[in-house]
Amino acid sequence: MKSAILLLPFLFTAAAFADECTNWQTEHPAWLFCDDFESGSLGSWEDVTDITIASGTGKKHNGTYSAQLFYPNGSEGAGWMWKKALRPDNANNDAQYVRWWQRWEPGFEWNNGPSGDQKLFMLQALEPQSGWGQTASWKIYVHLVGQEHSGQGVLLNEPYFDRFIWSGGSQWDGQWMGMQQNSTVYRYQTDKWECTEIEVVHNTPGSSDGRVRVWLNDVLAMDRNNIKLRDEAVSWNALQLNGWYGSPGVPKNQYSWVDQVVVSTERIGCSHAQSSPKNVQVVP
Ligand SMILES: [Ca+2]
Repeated sequence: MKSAILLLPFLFTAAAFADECTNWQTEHPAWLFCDDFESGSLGSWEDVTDITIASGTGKKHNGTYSAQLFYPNGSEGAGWMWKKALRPDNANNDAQYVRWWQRWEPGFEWNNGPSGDQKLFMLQALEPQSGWGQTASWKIYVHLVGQEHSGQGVLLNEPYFDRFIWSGGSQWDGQWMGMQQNSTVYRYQTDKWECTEIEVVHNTPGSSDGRVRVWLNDVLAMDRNNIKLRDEAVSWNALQLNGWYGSPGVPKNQYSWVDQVVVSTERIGCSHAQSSPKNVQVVP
């Protein structure tokens, strides 16, 4: 009887985590967005280009479905899709987080080109949030840039973070502000579900009081404090899942899958996404 009482909370917790997007608006008041693709569609996203729904062994982290990125041989990427209007535009120094799971198929070849820009996610502050005039006044890139930054010791499969502040011209005009290399070097592995979480603390517009932290599989990999992310009072309000691969192009047909994307105003963590009760311990 004693063991049954102790076991119950673990089972309940694991079950709740497995379906973290079910009733997320009431279950997780701090969350701004949750999609584990269990609707069987990409209907929560905008401007979906070449990304599709997948199911099957190894292709989803929870439930039945995930978002599939197909990198065709010779192409420069696997498409993109947007999630916009995550929050009102004028957040002050509020913290905001995104966490997702991603798996690259066995044998996936990372971009080994000299400019090797393989994008993953982009966190953007769109202004306005719709229409042809929208431009990101600032953004954070999450990508793999092995050869481009190999002189700094960045590895092909090491996630790398950069930030850009728009100068007011075309969408490409602005300044790359840099970030810093991960203090805990971690290389994404193929054939494994990898959990990435990013915290952005909005700086006071024009001031260097912002912060970015990154956790890889719940281990703090980067902590960049006292930085300027923005000059304008536009918050991070949009998310773009991006499969850009870049020159010299994709060397063979290959796939990656993304699942359980959560945006929140509080730390999310990877344990929310356990798909089986791994932590169950029976105490006699
Ligand atoms: Ca799923």
